[in-house]
Amino acid sequence: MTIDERAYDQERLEQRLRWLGQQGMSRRTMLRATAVAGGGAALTLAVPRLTHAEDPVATACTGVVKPTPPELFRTLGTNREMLWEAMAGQGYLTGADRFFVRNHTCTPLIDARRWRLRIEGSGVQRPVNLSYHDIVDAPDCDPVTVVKAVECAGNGRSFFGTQQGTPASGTQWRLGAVGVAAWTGIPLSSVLRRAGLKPSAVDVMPEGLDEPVPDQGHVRRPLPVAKALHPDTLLVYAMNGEPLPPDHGFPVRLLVPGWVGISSIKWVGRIEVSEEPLFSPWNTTSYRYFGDAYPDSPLVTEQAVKSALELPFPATLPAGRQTLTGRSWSGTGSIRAVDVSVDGGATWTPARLTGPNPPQAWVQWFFPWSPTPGQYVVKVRARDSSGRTQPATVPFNTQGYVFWAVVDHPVTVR
Ligand SMILES: Nc1nc2c(c(=O)[nH]1)N[C@H]1C(S)=C(S)[C@@H](COP(=O)(O)O)O[C@H]1N2
Ligand SMILES: [Mo]
Repeated sequence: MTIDERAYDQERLEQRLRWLGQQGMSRRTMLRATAVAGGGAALTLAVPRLTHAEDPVATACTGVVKPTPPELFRTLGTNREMLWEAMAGQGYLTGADRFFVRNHTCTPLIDARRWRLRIEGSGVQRPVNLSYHDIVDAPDCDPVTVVKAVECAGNGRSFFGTQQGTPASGTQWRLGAVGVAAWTGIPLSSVLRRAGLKPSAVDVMPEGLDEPVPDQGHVRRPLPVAKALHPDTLLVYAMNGEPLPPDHGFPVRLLVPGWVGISSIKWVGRIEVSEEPLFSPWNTTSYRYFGDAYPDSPLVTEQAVKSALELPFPATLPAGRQTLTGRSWSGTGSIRAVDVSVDGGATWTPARLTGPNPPQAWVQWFFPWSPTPGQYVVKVRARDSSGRTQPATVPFNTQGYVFWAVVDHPVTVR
């Protein structure tokens, strides 16, 4: 068992080739079926289709449910991007009133009394059907609370175009598709054990109850079993001490810390556990790095180290003494150092870190500045505990995932 999904994904493809071979497929069909680019449909064809419960627990699409006023959010299609200036003066956590929303379709309104979570597939000894009560008052384990970021893989995507001159397709996020909350739930491992997880299980695929995406089906993405068993991988029912809000997955969502947001499936209704490698559009045709820099089209799995200023984009500031504030975060550890440049990158000065700095979340920092009137580009560069420092540029990938280069923040001082 490996927890490095990049390495596991190679194994997953090899397992799949062997399995397709046993099904008597020709080598040409096998290669076509496992070709990563555009292979999603072919790959999912051979997987037995398990259907949703007949009795719907979710009402029709209503879009985003919570208020998302323009002082706090920017609307991007079905999504809401947090405005970074809305985090200035806030505490460590992102309140549910400010937390970004990324919906492939829209927020379902689910009746928790009728909601069930079905765990089934060849990787468990017996399918189980759990109620909300079974999760919230789980008899066999105590609730766990973790402070972790959820960040969209596409966060920062617009900078591929505006900063590097190579626009990428998809939602044009600036840096506001990230938030940090205290998430309470029970380890996914505890419910997998209740279903009698087999040692031969390889993939665990949670599936959302939101409306299916046209031609792609319900939002779902397999996790290697080792990541599913990680003690911080939770079935979450509370956010910052309150029941999970509808937009963030009520009644229950998955939380997969450090990994791209798509892993943290909201409104989970079914988890398929399989002895065969699993595929969905979300680990074949999307959430992979495609492009000249990535001949092997690796999976997008871990989040990188990034930084944001708590200022409008672009910002206008008065001249004179003031303090710039912001936050830096990483999917692979905690933050070691943050440097700021106000002269376009010629010189760098350390920012002062303050407050909590847990792994896979963020740290707040501040930087005293006394500018005279003029045009500035403010740059912030963080280094994390895995030793990675934000680079000046990142290689292009066609779907614009994980833009982690230093962002040029335009500031006019009057
Ligand atoms: N069922 C379901 N789960 C989902 C999604 C979705 O559209 N449907 N979006 C994913 C993506 S792409 C991200 S970035 C996170 C966003 O979580 P949030 O909306 O709570 O901020 O949820 C993930 N889980
Ligand atoms: Mo996302």
